[in-house]
Amino acid sequence: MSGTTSSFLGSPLLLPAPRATAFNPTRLHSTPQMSLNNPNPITTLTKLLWGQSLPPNLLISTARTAWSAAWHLMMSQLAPSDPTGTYTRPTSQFRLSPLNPLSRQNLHLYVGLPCPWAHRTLIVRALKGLEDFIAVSIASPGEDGSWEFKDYNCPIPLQDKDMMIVPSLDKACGRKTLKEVYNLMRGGYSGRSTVPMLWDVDKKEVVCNESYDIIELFNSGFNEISADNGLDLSPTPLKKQIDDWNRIIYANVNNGVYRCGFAQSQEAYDIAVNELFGALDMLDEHLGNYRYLCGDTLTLADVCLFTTLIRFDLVYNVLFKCTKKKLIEYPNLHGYMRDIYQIPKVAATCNLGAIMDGYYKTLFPLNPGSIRPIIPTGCENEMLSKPHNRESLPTVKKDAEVLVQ
Ligand SMILES: N[C@@H](CCC(=O)N[C@@H](CS)C(=O)NCC(=O)O)C(=O)O
Repeated sequence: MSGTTSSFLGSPLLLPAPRATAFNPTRLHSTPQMSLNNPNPITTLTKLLWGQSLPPNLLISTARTAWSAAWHLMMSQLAPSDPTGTYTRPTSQFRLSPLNPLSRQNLHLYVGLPCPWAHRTLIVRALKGLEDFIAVSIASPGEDGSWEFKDYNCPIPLQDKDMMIVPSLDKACGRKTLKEVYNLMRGGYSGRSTVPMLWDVDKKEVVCNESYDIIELFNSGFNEISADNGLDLSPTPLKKQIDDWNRIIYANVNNGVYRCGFAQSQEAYDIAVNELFGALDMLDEHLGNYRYLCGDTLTLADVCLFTTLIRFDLVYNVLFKCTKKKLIEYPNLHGYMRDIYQIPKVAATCNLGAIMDGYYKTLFPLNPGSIRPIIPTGCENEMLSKPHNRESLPTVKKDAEVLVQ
């Protein structure tokens, strides 16, 4: 067989001589041929500098040093870490305080569909029937990961056709980016422009950008106008249990997946991934006995756990290296997630395509090629809609102690 030798970054590559190929339906994959008349500019430069091939050791060590320096620089912007390489999440700048209660203001909620923290606020807003009272603008992640507003009048991609929730323009301030909205505040703003963010439309002020404060407010702060004011996702007898669960779940699961994905040293990753799967093992066991975390009552703790679980196999398992197990391998956790997903108002807040795009296409340092993987088995709508049979789990008295390990 005749052939010729070329080089891509110095490694010799045997190219077959061009020949006519008959269509063969059994051949599923064929390698495209390189054009010999139009060589890659990097190949030309490499040949000029090092002749026919660059010594592989030199190539690899040069690329490794350059990429590693660039990676650490990008990661330090994306995900601040301590000296051990452990991700340290910046604290939210605008908190609600019982000393500063809200009256009936003209409030607007800013969210992004990929964000698990913002997702919490969409779920509680929907479950409490606050849609007519608190309008929402849905930002999309831009090229650099910051939030922007795009007109979603473009044709809806096939996989999003049956989705009810899609990105929008800024309906409160008409700005192009979320940073511009934050900047409308008197005195401007130089911190991180995060979602979720609750905005006072009249005063042009950020009311709060901490998701847990916002869901507590939505749960109990607007009962006089809420369409479902009978629903209490944080009943007084369960408050302590909810707090105990939140402490464990926030550190090891909600923020735990980020501590895996944003770890900047092997040690930091090892600790995070062990703590994450230790917590998931414990939760799976607990949820084999109880329908929800606190027994038979859906609470804010379940909402917080759900928004991480629904992203687990779609994103965190692959992109954040949470690879010890897939969520689908945890029968109780997976059933529990489906149980919550099948609440119609919850399903309507989930856009699985937007979640995948948001992570795979914008977290550049973690996925420089921006390739979005195929949706994993078990994450499709049909699977999420499969019966969960959790209604039959033993119920507990509302005020019974549920052990939080
Ligand atoms: N503690 C905050 C975290 C919010 C947060 O980190 N949001 C991310 C999206 S998942 C964000 O908007 N990041 C943009 C940035 O940091 O510039 C909360 O729970 O509300």
